[in-house]
Amino acid sequence: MSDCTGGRASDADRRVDCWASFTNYERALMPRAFVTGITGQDGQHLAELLHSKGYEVFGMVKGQNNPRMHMMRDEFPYVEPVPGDLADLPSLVKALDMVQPDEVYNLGAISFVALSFNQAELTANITGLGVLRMLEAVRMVGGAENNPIRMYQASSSEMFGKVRETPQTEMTPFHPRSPYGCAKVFGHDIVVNYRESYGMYACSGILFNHEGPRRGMEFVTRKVTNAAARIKLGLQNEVVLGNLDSKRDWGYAGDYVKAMWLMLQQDEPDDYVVATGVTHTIEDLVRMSFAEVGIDNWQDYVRQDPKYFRPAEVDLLIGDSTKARTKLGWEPEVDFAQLIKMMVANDLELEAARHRQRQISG
Ligand code: NAP
Ligand code: G4F
Repeated sequence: MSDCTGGRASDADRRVDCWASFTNYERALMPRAFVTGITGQDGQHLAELLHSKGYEVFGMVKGQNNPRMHMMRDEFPYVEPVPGDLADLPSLVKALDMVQPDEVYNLGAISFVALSFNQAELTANITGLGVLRMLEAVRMVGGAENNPIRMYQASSSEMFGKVRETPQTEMTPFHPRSPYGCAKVFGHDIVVNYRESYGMYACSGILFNHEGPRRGMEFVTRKVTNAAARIKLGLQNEVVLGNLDSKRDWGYAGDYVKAMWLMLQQDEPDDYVVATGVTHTIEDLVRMSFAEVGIDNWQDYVRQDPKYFRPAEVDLLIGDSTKARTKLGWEPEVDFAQLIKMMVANDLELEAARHRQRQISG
């Protein structure tokens, strides 16, 4: 089979040529993956991983003129876009019927916890009911019995919320603290229910926070690494944040998508916690990000505003991923310090390039 796995984003044209060189026979032998949330952080990492493993990758894209489509075409020319929306069951059935996937990765969601407090019904519909719709679509297309389609659901450590035990495992009871967390609990439970009721191969990964250069600017890690870079470059004076005391178990998204894939390669479907087992405060994140650009007096650049505090907070997350490590053989490779280094370096380069471009175009 042709080798299309070596390209980088800057080699987009070469990869398009390479991809087109697959024969129909070669494509027929490739496993097929259908990914919702392909335009998001995890979708991009997963697309890369699946492509490197020889999958044909189909990515569901919502909307009539999705602004992220340009980025997808440029950076992931091997991903076949398929229209659809998690709010619309017929669109999911149509998409799966067309793709006939071996594996479905349901990553699509309203994923920003703060937004979920303001748009709770939308969050329940997409992040919660969207999972039920996807399970139904898999059943309708793959068949009520001996369904060959394997499905991964993106569950979240946010479900643990006001944690009942530390560290959190697959057995820790849920106590969600946001509409997002409540929607994820429904999604998680309905996956278990369809697995037990209909014998479907459906798994949930209870993933703790994972980040990287592709993280959206609305999340605290990227907001902070980007602000540190911009302050260093003289493009910004301060960063305004909320609660600096909460603790998160942060890992690297590139490591976490490997666990998603591994879950769908097992003999039996199951649910797994995916975490580093190390926790840090938001203040640690700020201090280390500013230190990375050579600023030690970070307090002079950080202001707190009540508008960034949440009606109910998740104070402490730290996961025990022993099951994933022993059964899947999964290990995180990037630690917190390396993660911050990677994100700050990316933001320094990105912001400097944007600044140069603005100067050139006057
Ligand atoms: P993300 O960057 O916010 O991406 C979310 C994706 O969902 C985007 O591609 C978005 O599409 C899509 N989406 C939103 N509404 C949709 C709809 N109505 N129909 C179909 N797709 C829709 O999130 P992420 O960080 O990659 O996370 C991926 C999944 O893992 C999410 O389900 C998230 O809740 C879950 N999770 C994430 C973490 C984490 O730390 N990153 C931890 C645990 C669980 P558009 O681009 O078109 O808006
Ligand atoms: O970066 P965050 O918005 O992530 P959060 O709420 O932990 O959710 C992320 O991880 C979940 C897994 O546990 C995912 F399921 C979910 O989809 C998402 O990817 O906030 C992290 C912490 C919170 O305690 C928040 O209160 O940072 C605190 N924070 C303080 N100032 C802030 C800010 N968060 C944001 N987004 N912006 C701030 O200015």
